[in-house]
Amino acid sequence: MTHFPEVPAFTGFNKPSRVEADVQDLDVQGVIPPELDGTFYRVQPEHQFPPKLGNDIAFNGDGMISMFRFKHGKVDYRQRWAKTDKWKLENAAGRALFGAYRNPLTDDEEVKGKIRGTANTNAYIHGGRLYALKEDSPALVMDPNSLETFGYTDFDGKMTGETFSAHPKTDPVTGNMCSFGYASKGVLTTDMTYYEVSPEGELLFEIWWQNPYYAMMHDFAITQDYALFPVMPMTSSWERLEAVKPHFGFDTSMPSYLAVVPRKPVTTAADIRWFKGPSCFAGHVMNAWNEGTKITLDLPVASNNMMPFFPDINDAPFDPVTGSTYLSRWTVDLSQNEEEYRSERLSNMIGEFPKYDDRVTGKKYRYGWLVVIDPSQPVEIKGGSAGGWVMNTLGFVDLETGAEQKYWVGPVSSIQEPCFIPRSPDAAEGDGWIVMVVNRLEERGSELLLFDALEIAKGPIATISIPVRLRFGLHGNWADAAATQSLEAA
Ligand code: V55
Ligand code: FE
Repeated sequence: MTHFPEVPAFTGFNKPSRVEADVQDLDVQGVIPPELDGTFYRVQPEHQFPPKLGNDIAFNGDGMISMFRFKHGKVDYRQRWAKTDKWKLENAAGRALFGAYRNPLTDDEEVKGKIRGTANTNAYIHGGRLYALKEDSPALVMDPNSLETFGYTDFDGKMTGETFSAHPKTDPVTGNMCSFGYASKGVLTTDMTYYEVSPEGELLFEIWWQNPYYAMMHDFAITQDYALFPVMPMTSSWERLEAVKPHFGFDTSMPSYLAVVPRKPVTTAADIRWFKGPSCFAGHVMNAWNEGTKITLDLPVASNNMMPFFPDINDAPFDPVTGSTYLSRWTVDLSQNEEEYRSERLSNMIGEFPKYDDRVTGKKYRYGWLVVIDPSQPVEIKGGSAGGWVMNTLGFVDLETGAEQKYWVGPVSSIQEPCFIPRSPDAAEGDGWIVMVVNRLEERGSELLLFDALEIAKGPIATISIPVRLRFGLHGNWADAAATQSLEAA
């Protein structure tokens, strides 16, 4: 018998729904611009089976991929499991075989050595392929139309690292998918890798180096010439795993770093520049660019840990004030003998899940969107929070004028990461729409909201009812129709 535990992570809004679905022509209030032709992909963690150890964190759920296909002013919805090796083994057994997040010591004997990935963090389109991604494992390849799972790829044997980040970036100039791995030689190792994959799916080169300490390396940025890696003291050890503590713990005694890696096949560890800063939390990045030797990186930063489920390494209580993230700008100049990066705050909104118009990846850019926590708004937790944070507001920043906009979704709702959709391939930066999932916690339902990207304060131009409750989700991406047809054509 399956019964999910009666704990906040698995009850109320967070109860797993485990629904695979095909629904044509969803109910729409408002108008979907008829020229919108493409697909919004997103992923949520969702446990296939009750957790082996009785409770678990959302980050350890199995990947469930949703796609919303926009065409002729209509939206079709499809949802499928990302069928990882773990999913298949557990599905055959009819129960959980893998234990705690990133802790192989808690797994059943029979699955020792198997790939533990859950593919629950990003649904990314490149070269006509859909990659379902989790940072502890290789990339899982899926069909972008049917959502059938093909399996893990090592890029024809050319990827020698064990892991592939959930946050690749596509260089708009070369078309290459730039990505990286950490713990590249296995759990807790400090080995790092950088990869570039051509639009044809060929892994062009790999760079290997060592991090100063084992850290959660969740995201990175590219510029025209460099790959940039924030390193923050979200760390771990075999002692933690043996004690079955949460995999990660935050160590405020350790500095943060910025690593600057030249994006060239000939780069070796000796070519990497390291810049130091005070201990801080740096999870996701917005965008970055370089003008010659001058590098600019925009990212939300908190002065202390922002993840309550990965606690302070010395058990200091979680502090939501110092754990609040603000969009910040880190700068360095490679021509100077600097040892530290400079940091300045760009916005006073508490914001994470930064997004921008990804046609300007690696270039000087103007607009950004964020999931904002607005503490000035009333909150009524009915039906349970989705994820734990009260993510109640969509935020917008114009980095040229400093203008900001906000759209609050109400006291009993929480939002997921927004995604920008360009009006056309050659439209100006920011000219297009924002699509975003909102969870209606009390109704136990979800909607997809569509906004004019530069006028989010006006509220949605269309509200699309999703007939299935979507849980706390991570990342999503838009793909123009042309981008998902290449595989069919090939
Ligand atoms: C993050 C999310 C993850 C993970 C590590 O948002 C870091 C950060 C959904 O899984 O495994
Ligand atoms: Fe992420």
